[in-house]
Amino acid sequence: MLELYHFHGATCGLKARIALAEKGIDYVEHALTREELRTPQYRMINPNAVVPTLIHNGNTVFESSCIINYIDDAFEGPALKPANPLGVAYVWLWLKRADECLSMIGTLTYTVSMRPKLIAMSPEEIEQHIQGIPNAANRARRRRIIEQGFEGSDFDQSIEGLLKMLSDMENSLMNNEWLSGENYTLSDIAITPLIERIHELECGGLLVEYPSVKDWYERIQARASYEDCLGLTPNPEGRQHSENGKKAWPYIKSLMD
Ligand SMILES: N[C@@H](CCC(=O)N[C@@H](CS)C(=O)NCC(=O)O)C(=O)O
Repeated sequence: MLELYHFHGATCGLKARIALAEKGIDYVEHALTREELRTPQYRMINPNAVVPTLIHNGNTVFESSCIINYIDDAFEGPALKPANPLGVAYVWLWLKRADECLSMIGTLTYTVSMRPKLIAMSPEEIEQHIQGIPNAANRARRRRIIEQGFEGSDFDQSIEGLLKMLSDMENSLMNNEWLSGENYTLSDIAITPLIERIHELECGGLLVEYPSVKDWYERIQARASYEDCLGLTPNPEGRQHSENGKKAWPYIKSLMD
């Protein structure tokens, strides 16, 4: 039996869902709410109180990059890694990159879209929200985002890091259809949710100097896995992301200028 815990709107959960869709694997889906992540029941499953969590025949796999690699190795279906060791090493560079950029996309999401709701809460509720994050570094970052918003250095650094990622993607995609060469791989899966979130937050203008990335994203959107994961079950926070993103874009654009 194969089970996936995720929540709609989670970038890392989306990675796992796309990998499962690309392989054509049936699984039991546990779509949680953000509140359910923090319950003792879910913490018994994943002590970090994050998604995704994959459970296969009773064995638990954490970490989205490990999960998509496991999905590729453990199941039949189209291979999502190259057949040669060097190609696999290059795929892992993109998986690592996607992991590194997660905190940047999280900072962008929370500063632009989640912060307005958070700062409307009482000081006690805000503290409870922060203390509910098990990881100390993430807890400190969430506090800085709430207290400093766009003024904090986390925000500028995240935009800079995401632009660097887009620039490196452009270099790879100028001569290749997909991030790790001529075949669609785990690299494309790992980066897709980040580019999707940039668009959900109405920050597509970040791609203006990266035409190959724009073309790649169109190819991603044309895949059946995109329709399966995002067309059929759109992000429930998509409207909020879009409304807050439109307000934030002029400021973000000014940082780029
Ligand atoms: N390194 C982990 C990060 C997992 C993670 O932070 N997941 C986010 C969603 S993308 C989450 O569950 N956040 C909990 C929250 O927002 O409360 C992975 O790649 O799986």
